[in-house]
Amino acid sequence: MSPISTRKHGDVLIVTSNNPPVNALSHAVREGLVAAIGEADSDDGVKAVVILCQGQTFFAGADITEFGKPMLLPMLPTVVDIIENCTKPVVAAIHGTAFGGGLEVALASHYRVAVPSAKLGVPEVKLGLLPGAGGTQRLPRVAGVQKALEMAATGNPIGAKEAFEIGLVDRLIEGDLEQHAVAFAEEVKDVRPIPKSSARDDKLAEARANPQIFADFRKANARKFKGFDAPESNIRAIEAAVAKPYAEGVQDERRLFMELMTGTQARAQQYFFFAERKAAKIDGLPDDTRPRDIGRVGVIGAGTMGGGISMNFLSAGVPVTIVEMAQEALDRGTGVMRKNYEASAAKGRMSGAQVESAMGLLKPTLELEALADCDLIIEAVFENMEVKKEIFGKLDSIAKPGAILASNTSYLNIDEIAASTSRPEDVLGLHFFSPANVMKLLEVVRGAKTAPDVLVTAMQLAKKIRKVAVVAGVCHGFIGNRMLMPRQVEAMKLLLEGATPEQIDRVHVEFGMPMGPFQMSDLAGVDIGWHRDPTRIENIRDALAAEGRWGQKKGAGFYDYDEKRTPSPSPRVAEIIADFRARTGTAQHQIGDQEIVERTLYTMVNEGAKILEEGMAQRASDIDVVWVYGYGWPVYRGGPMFWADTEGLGKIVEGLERRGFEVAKLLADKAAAGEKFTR
Ligand code: T1G
Repeated sequence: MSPISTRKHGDVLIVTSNNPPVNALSHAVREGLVAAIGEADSDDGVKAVVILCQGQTFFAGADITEFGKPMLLPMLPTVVDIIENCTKPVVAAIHGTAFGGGLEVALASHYRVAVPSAKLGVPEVKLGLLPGAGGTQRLPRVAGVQKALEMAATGNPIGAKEAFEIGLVDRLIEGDLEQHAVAFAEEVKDVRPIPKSSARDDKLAEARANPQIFADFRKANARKFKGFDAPESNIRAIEAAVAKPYAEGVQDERRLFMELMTGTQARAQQYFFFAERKAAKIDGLPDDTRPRDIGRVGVIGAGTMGGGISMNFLSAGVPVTIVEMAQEALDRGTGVMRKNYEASAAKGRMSGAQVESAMGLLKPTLELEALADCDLIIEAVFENMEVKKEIFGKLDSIAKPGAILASNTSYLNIDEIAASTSRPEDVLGLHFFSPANVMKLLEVVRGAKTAPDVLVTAMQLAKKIRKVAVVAGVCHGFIGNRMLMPRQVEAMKLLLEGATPEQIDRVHVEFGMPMGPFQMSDLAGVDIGWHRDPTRIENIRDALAAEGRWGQKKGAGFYDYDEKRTPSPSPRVAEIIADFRARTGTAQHQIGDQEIVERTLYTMVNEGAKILEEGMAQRASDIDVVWVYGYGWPVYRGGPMFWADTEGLGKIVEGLERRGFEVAKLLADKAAAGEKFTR
């Protein structure tokens, strides 16, 4: 059965796609579209065509599962040209997300109508690609060059209303989409010549009059595009649209597309597309496990984490009761939340009314008992096991039956916390990352006794508050922080043996990380986890903390910082490091960048393998999702485990052994068998 069906409504041929879940432009869909246009062309009774899709969305793009396999004809560029050259006007009727190849089909159609809730975009750059079916040539001709640059190089969609305002959509449809699209087709069926996007030139004139537009765009986005190959290729393809006739520009597009498609970044980013979706699935749980209803959330602690966590739920329309020990701390915490919301409003990310509606859902209190009507309670107090066990013990008598009890601990033992209640099956970890209202990652820590419906509830709730959730087992530091530890340990040793904070951080930044281990320490706070005794100096970190060099917040840490928080190498830190080298009698040697990679990144991969061996992560791709969304690992390298496969497991094992590290059995076995972690 072809996913494409046709039927006539008067003299309009309605071409319908039914290829769930997102009407991806698979081979069968492409074949069906070509046949449908052929039918329209050959039937004199047909005066116009409407293309629409059943299900949640209009075509959401090429079928990504076909990438990397031999492509079957007809290819999408051929299909869109056949649509544009149809002898009858073609109207694309858009709902949901007209993305990538889907928008290219709509752009090749002669008219576009859409429901107001629709989104239109070319997110190919997020897959390490560019719109390869004429999109880089037709979009600037219809939407204008500046908008095309923004949409293609960032991959961010626009709403149908904006698309209508800029002429990308010809009519907004309220009510039945098919009915109104057919009516629209009736209106334009006799309009000649039939308008072809590829033939338009009017909107290219603006760029010809202002060629600076490209240099300005590159400059404005240099930081955001750093390390990625695809954004620049998108810009170049659109430059070709302005500089060359369509037929030549589309050849540049094809060449640039193939360069990207055969590159490592595109493979990594396409791998990551599916890794992110796989992370939401919990192996071994019955599909019919029903989530619990979460009508109200309780948060204990109104500090940085408690406040950020609460904002996620308030922004999603879920009422929150927030508890603090003292009025002053409560006022400070809720004050920071309002300030953060107002800052977002000032940047136009939300309206004043939305700020008030979110804050209106917040109930501050000093009474733990006020949490008795909450369906989920998240504890976000400082990291001390005794304090957490005391709180969970109290919650056990306060919380209603069926309430979920969660801890935001970033490394403490969830099973031990759960054991301080009579309902360990209702306990799990919800490890948010700071700032909790911004960072997308959520480690859902599954305790030994955590009930299946509690897990499913957490995963579903994560989607509701726009987090990417990954299931982690109970171990020290769960997935992310556990892999961070060997990196930090080796980074400190490398300092003693002759490297500098600047060198180690440079290697990580050149690798694509947003910052290196020492810049990260300075951002998080050198004093985190410090014993607070300035007389006890056992390592470089103690020495910095004792001198008040707590990082950016103090203007000094491993680096010195100016008022703009720009880091510069610190002569004082160099002295402290030299002192420790002498005190510890550590042998010095010339340290190259490769040694830093091997000791700080190979060791992370090794720890990742141990996490998999112990079942502390469901799959290697989950580890990659944690590192990309929680620690800024460059998505164009796929994540530590995908990168390990690219680097070569044999090479990593050899490097670890040569450096004297004990290699995880899973890593050694896979290397020996020529296997990979992620494919
Ligand atoms: N191909 C194949 N499978 C896809 C798919 C696609 N394009 N998009 C989604 N899926 C699967 C997904 O893996 C999941 O499967 C299910 O559909 C639901 O997705 C030539 C080269 C459309 C906004 O980049 O952004 O066109 O996990 O969980 O949250 O120029 O999916 O259930 O087994 O994400 O409602 C460009 C990608 C392709 C859009 C829906 N298009 N998709 O979000 O559901 S490249 C894209 C999305 C291209 C041409 C080029 C989102 C969505 P499973 P979901 P959702």
